[in-house]
Amino acid sequence: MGAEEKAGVNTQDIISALKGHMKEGYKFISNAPLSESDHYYNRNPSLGDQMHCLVNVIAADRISLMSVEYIKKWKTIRETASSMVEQLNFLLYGLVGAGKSSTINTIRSIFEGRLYVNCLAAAGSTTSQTLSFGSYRLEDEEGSFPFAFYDVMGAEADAKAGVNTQDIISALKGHIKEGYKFSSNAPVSESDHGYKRNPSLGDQMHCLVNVIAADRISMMDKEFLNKWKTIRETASSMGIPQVVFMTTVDCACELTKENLQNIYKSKKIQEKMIQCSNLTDLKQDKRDGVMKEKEKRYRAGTSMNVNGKKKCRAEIIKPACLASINKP
Ligand SMILES: Nc1nc2c(ncn2[C@@H]2O[C@H](COP(=O)(O)OP(=O)(O)OP(=O)(O)O)[C@@H](O)[C@H]2O)c(=O)[nH]1
Ligand SMILES: [Mg+2]
Repeated sequence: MGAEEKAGVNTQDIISALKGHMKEGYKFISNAPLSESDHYYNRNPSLGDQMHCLVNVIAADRISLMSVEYIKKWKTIRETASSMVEQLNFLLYGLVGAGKSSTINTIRSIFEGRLYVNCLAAAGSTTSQTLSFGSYRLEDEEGSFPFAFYDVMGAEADAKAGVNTQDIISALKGHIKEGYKFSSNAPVSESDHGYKRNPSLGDQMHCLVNVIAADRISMMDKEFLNKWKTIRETASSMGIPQVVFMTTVDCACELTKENLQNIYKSKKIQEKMIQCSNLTDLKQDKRDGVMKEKEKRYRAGTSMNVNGKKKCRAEIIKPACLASINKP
């Protein structure tokens, strides 16, 4: 329903819709906003039910005719939308030593223009170097980007080793506080100091970044694949888009090792991407080949669609897209 100075759509209804509380089919009433007892009220909206972008539609020939009352209503709505999600959260998941921390270092190096080499595991290490839940924000001299990358302990095939699958699910839902120390055989519990009881949309993860080492795809154990499937399915059910980030492309192909810019010419890497796609049910995005030279130099990033639907893009490493998601 359109907004009006004194009537029109109720501002509270727009706020409820932004938060995902409004079910489809609800009939607007100007002077009675949606209440919790209403049949159309969604008590526990998921990330997928909530709005991810507020599109403000303005008629060019009526801009100067907008009343003070209308501008006030509109400001309330814009301020609510801004406060709901201040940044997009990316959670990295993958086997021990897959290159999760390196991926974050690479992205930071690209955006901040200086080299990061924090928290890296020794090559071939069998236990995780990253032990606690940490976030990394990006900023350059002009300010911070509205993104945060969350690093976690690496996964292992053994049921009692590596990051606990339940902890990743809690992290996706925003229940884990920064600094939480992972314990393989005891996932975070509600009584834990590192547990956040009522996470907001801003605390939740908005993208699951699956990090895979290109030279280890065929060596993944069934046990790990099962854990990974559980996590991907949870992310999908929450409406969280996913990308796959392939690392160690230099170790998987001689041509790429010689020169990373050969990555899109490499049949071996193409095969690895198909292997990944088959393993994960994530469809390969045909637009991958248009990544910028700068990105290619660092790492092979690939965007995937979930269950055949166009749900995600490799926006994490596309500066052009960053500009359009910048905070108002
Ligand atoms: N050659 C090569 N080495 C890489 C690449 N990415 C990561 N590495 C190396 O692989 C090792 C493990 O990388 P990390 O980024 O620490 O892996 P991780 O997934 O964070 O590991 P954990 O925190 O232990 O689970 C480090 O020695 C990195 O330098 C890559 O693209 N090419
Ligand atoms: Mg790490």
